[in-house]
Amino acid sequence: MKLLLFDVDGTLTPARQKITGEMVDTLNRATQHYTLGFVGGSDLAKQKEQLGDAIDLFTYWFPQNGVQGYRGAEMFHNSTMVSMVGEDVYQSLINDCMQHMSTVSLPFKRGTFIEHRSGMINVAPPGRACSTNERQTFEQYDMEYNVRSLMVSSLSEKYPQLTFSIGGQISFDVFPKGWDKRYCLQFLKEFDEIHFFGDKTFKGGNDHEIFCDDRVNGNTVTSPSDTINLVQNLIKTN
Ligand code: M1P
Repeated sequence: MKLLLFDVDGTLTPARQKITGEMVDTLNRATQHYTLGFVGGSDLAKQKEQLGDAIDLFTYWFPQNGVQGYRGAEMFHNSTMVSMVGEDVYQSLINDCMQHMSTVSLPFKRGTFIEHRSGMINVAPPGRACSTNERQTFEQYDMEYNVRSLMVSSLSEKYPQLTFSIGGQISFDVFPKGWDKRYCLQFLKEFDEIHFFGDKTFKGGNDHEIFCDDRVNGNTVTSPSDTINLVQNLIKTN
């Protein structure tokens, strides 16, 4: 049994945008040879928005790195960060994030700076309410001023039991050590071949750990169109 397992943002779709018809056609063809799955940092609501009806091409859905697991629309696994780390640590982390963000000046700030998800928190210094243009502006600004990486370095010293992972354009995710994308592999033991595709496979990126794992054949992609090319090449070998 063979599985194609995809990261979502930057791999199946541009960050927080909708899947293209060309990607849907390619995935459709891939289902003749492979089972499909996705594993992303986002929550399921965002992934559904991005994948639309094409979500039904995937047998395995892993929002929040697989801390939530679905076979089709049916949930079979759900762990929570609060129960893992305890309310005290969780609250202290939120306080530290708010304190740090309150000292930083940016070209703009919008709303929703911390998003609570069951398996992680997502911290967005400019706020998750940014428009698509504002996201791109912040991403460029962050490349120059390292807003996120400076925050991540100072917080990770204080919370060695947590992983801080920069996976998207405006935010970073925080979750218990070990709850990176490898988490979902425990549910995929039936497959003898797993091909993983991700754009953030570099050290510090949120695809790095699963990309390096012996249980998968890791593929780095530069964009969704690169993913299409790699999948088409794989289909040809069948
Ligand atoms: O899937 C990658 C990341 O996508 C979003 O990041 P951002 O909003 O910063 O572009 C978030 O959902 C994040 O949790 C996720 O890891």
